[in-house]
Amino acid sequence: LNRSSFPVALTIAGSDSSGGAGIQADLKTFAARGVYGLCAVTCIVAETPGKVSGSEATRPEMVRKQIDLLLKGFPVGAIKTGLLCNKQITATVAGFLRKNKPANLVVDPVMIATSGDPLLEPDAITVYERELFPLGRVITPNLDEAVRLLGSAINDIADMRAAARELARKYGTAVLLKGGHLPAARATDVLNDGSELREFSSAFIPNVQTHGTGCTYSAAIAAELACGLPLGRAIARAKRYVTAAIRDHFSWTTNGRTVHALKH
Ligand code: PXL
Repeated sequence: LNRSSFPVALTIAGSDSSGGAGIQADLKTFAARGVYGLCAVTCIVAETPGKVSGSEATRPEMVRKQIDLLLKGFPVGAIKTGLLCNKQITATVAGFLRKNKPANLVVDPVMIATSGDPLLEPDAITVYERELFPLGRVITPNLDEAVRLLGSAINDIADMRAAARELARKYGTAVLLKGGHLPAARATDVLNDGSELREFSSAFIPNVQTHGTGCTYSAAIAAELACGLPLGRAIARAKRYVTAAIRDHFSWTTNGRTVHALKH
């Protein structure tokens, strides 16, 4: 066993106090995939399943310091970005990564929580589009995020294929458009990397009210890239992992409502 070549991944994301999404989901996913996890915290979100009650951003310079220190001190094989909170932090992260180009950057353009609460300040979106997306090995929007980026509706798998192609063309990067929110028996995601088109499908697991599945998925992709897998295989493995994690959820009752969370 070569202990000096253990894979390392970095997440640049927010803290979810409820442990289901954000930094917490990313670090537990890295660990579950056999990857050592690092984190740069962009904000603190006070939330419980189904409700965000507030968030507070880290100062951009402090975000930059965390990333700088980590990239100098560790053999980072992949980076994922999650919630970047506002325009200043998004610009700082993009500016830093432009100068220190990571080979494997997964950009999960987190905008709105599953609960419907806004997480990203809207004026950050143009910074994402112009500065961060072009640096990504892959970007992983869900349907709501893709609709926000394209301005047109996505109602079925044919729309998804067209949207993935359009996003890949627009940003010059590979796009994994996640279809889990389409009303269908299978959850199908479409990858368009400019040339290749691939689809990843799994049985839709109904009646699981949870959040953090997108975070877990993109963190698992980053973990597999850190292990040296090519993009298509990394996504296939990450998809199997997140599907199993959703199937294996736990649940409890709070304020008369049943909520769910991913154990891993
Ligand atoms: O699931 C999106 C998400 C990402 N990052 C943080 C969050 C949430 C959602 O609830 O709190 C920090």
